[in-house]
Amino acid sequence: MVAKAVCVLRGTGDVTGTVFFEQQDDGAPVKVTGQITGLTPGLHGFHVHVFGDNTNGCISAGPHFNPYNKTHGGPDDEIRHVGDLGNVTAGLDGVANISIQDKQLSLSGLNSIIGRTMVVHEKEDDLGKGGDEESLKTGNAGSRLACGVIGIAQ
Ligand SMILES: [Cu+2]
Ligand SMILES: [Zn+2]
Repeated sequence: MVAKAVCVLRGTGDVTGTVFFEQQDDGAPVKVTGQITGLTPGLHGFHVHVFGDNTNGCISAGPHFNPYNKTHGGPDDEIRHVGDLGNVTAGLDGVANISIQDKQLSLSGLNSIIGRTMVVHEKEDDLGKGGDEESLKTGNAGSRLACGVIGIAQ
């Protein structure tokens, strides 16, 4: 059965976005699509964070979603957080169009991202290759520009 989810990103600044998730079957890759606007041109870290809590803004979402207690990585790495989707790339117009297929995300089971928070960051995610301790936790992606809780879509 096809599962669908959606997330509206908002922050304290001008960054907004909508992200759609679709999974054809349990265990199938999750297709992530959508658009984020108001970014500075270039790369911006893009992750699922563990808590669906935005009570104190995006910071309440906690760290990256990491059910297997691994270190931070890039989306194509074997060793990564489940929530590590790498970067989105904004053009000169500040718009990032998202088109990602991910094998570790799921919309059901242990790796389910439903009820967790999608975050877009100020800076580029170094994918765990920055050579410092923070790189293996957050990818040095900086502050959280916008976020939203991932919910079940119709
Ligand atoms: Cu993040
Ligand atoms: Zn991570």
